Amino acid sequence: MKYTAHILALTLLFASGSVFTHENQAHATPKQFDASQVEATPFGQEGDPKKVTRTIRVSMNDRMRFEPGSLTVRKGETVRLVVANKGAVLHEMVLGTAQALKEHAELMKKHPGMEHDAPSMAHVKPGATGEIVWQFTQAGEFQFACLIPGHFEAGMVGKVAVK
Ligand SMILES: [Cu+2]
Repeated sequence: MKYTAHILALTLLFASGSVFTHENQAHATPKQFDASQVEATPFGQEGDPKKVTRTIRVSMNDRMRFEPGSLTVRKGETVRLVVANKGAVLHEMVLGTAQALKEHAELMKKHPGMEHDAPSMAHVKPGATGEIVWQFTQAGEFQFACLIPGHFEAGMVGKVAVK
């Protein structure tokens, strides 16, 4: 019963945009953008690829760091985050508020086998590149993190300032 409660909590965390997958092929084909499926979050929403005004490249490595570790975007801007995994293990970029990412990391630690997916995240295999198209609709300080158990705790967290 407790497990169900955690799953429910995670589902609520990412609203109905979340999809739980049991296959690692989830990212083999990019999802089609569907404006009717876009959900507003406190840190923005899935962006329309046609409205991208800037591509930002970020790399991830086995030293548990994102490079660069901080980004600045303008409020309302739709950006394409191209995330390269330079390491030898799986990494991911998950956008969110500091609070939500911390809670999500705790959940991932309790259920390490649980896969998660949403437009605000990219799971990237070693040597591969993933993408997140995101519109930052709210001004403020947000974060991006790798929530693979142990990575977040090792400091695999970056900042996004939306001005
Ligand atoms: Cu990682």
